[in-house]
Amino acid sequence: MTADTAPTDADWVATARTLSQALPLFQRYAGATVVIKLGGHAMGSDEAMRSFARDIVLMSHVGVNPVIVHGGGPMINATLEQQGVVSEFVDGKRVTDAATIEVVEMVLSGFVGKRIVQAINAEGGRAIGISGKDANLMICEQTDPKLGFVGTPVECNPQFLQSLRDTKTIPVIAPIGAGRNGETFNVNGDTAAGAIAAALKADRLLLLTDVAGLKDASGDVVSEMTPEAIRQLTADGVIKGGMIPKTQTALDAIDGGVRAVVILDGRAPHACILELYTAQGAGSLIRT
Ligand code: X2W
Repeated sequence: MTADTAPTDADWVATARTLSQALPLFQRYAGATVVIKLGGHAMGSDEAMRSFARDIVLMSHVGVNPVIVHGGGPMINATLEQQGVVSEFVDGKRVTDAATIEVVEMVLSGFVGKRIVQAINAEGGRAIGISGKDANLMICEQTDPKLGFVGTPVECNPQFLQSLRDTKTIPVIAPIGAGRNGETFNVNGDTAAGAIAAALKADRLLLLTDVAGLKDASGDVVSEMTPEAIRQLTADGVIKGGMIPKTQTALDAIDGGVRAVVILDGRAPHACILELYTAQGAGSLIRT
């Protein structure tokens, strides 16, 4: 089927067959909790956002409980740059002083989260934007004094997400945590998604990023990998750099009770649908 020719009867039959073939997978994931981390680099144009939102609404419609945790690093950078501030990153974490945490919270909770909420609602879903502060969802402690207001989740209270689930409301969560002494903490988006997925004992954690998946020693993307293989490839230096926080998140999430984690390219069209509802899947699936 191309854009400039009208679909034929055979094309419509093919479309119907595709829908029918998805039935066993619709059934498999009905009732499943799927945490989706949408990274700032995976958020593209308005059209890409619409397509992502549509996929989330479709998942929700066929019985999945999607929980979205978003990033927004590039958007925070852009706002800080307007103020003449350039961030320093240590091991993938933004050094966050008192002025920076205000910008981080404003951009993530205000701008990025609400863009996703609005896109989902425009497709007929029902999304609500919250952060780790709401209902004590994610309590944090300071990660390292050198990083300032960067937090590590130490307690998650996801019980109230159940009431959202009961009303088919899709949570869109900004990776901001509350400290026990009234502090606001900036949490790496992957870390937040892993902690929330573990607290929910999610069936799947989808880490949508800007790479096709995990590569083996020959540079090929591997469709499935065990935690042991990841540890070995990391020790061998094959998995390195920016991939390490993602694989660490995946390993921690699996240790914490998440059934499987998928690292996939969120810029690819319909990445979530491809992963859940086609036999082929997408990206690299990690499970024991
Ligand atoms: C991140 C939070 C946003 C994030 C930051 O300040 O950039 C830390 O580095 P992406 O788009 O997923 O990278 N927090 C501590 O993780 O965004």
